[in-house]
Amino acid sequence: MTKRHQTLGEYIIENQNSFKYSSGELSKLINALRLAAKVVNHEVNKAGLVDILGAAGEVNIQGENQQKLDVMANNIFIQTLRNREIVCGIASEEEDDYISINSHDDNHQNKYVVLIDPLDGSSNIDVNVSVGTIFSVYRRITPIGTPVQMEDFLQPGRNQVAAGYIVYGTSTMIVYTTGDGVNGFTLNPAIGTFYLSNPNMQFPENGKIYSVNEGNYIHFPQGVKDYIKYCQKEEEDRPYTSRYIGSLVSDFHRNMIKGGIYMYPKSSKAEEGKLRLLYECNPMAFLAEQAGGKASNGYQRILDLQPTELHQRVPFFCGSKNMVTKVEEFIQNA
Ligand code: AHM
Ligand code: MG
Repeated sequence: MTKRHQTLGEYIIENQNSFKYSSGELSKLINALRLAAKVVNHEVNKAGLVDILGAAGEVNIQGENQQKLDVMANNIFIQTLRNREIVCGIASEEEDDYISINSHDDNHQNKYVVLIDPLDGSSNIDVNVSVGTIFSVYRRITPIGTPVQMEDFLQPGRNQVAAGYIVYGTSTMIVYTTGDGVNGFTLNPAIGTFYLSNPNMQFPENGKIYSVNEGNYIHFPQGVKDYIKYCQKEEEDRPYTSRYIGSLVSDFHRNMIKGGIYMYPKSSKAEEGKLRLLYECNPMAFLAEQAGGKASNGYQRILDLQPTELHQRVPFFCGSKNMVTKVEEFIQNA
């Protein structure tokens, strides 16, 4: 029997009623992210032409200022969510403060906040390496009908109702969860439609890939150094393979499919590591757990951390369950 190819649009409609607290609002929100993803994808794809068409900071042919791609992605996601009047607040890696959204007709009646890293790994754009968007969705905790507050954004990751990423890679994919498993959809660029390509994605329990910026080895805590040496040791199924793109979304995506661990530890140069808890680690941790993987700061489950600041950083170990448990053992016993 020929398998019917389900589109993301169809999938969203079919699964609308299975969301907890479903009112169609979350579906509309995912739809808006899907639309913004296509626009950003279009911009990312022509990034290599920037030198020919005019570099960032210059004035383009229409007299508009050329924007850096990460600023552009930020504006596209914010405008799309704002125009569709489906969220009450947005926080972004590109904005110092959160944005409160008051739609005209319904006066703060929307219940979701979105936290987003519009273009993660953007230093990779210049060299034609994959970048990604990461998003995280919560129900607000302050009363509907009032402007959002900081506490609506500073919720522990376990409260997320949806999270996902878009990888602008050799193919463009959107991978997301609403708390009921992880599904991946691949864009057919010829017609601008995402198709369900990776249903029910699962991290293998064990993996053979470790992903870390080993150039920082000397600055890592002893436990992390010990774990890296363990990965390199000739024993049982080791040495493992080292793979590091330097683009969290792509490193995570590969590890989820093949089995592996991504690590961004703290170091003597960066006390809390580099990655941001709210719009990088929490969404990835939610996806990881939904796919049978695990995410930790070395001591605690990422999703249980109580955030204190919008842009706070956290050490991050994420991937195949047994590998994350192993690095925790090394860190805690060092
Ligand atoms: P960014 O948000 O400034 O793009 O930084 C996040 C990125 C991740 O995608 C990637 O895994 C990491 O930074 C790479 O950092 P490093 O170059 O220090 O290894
Ligand atoms: Mg980032």
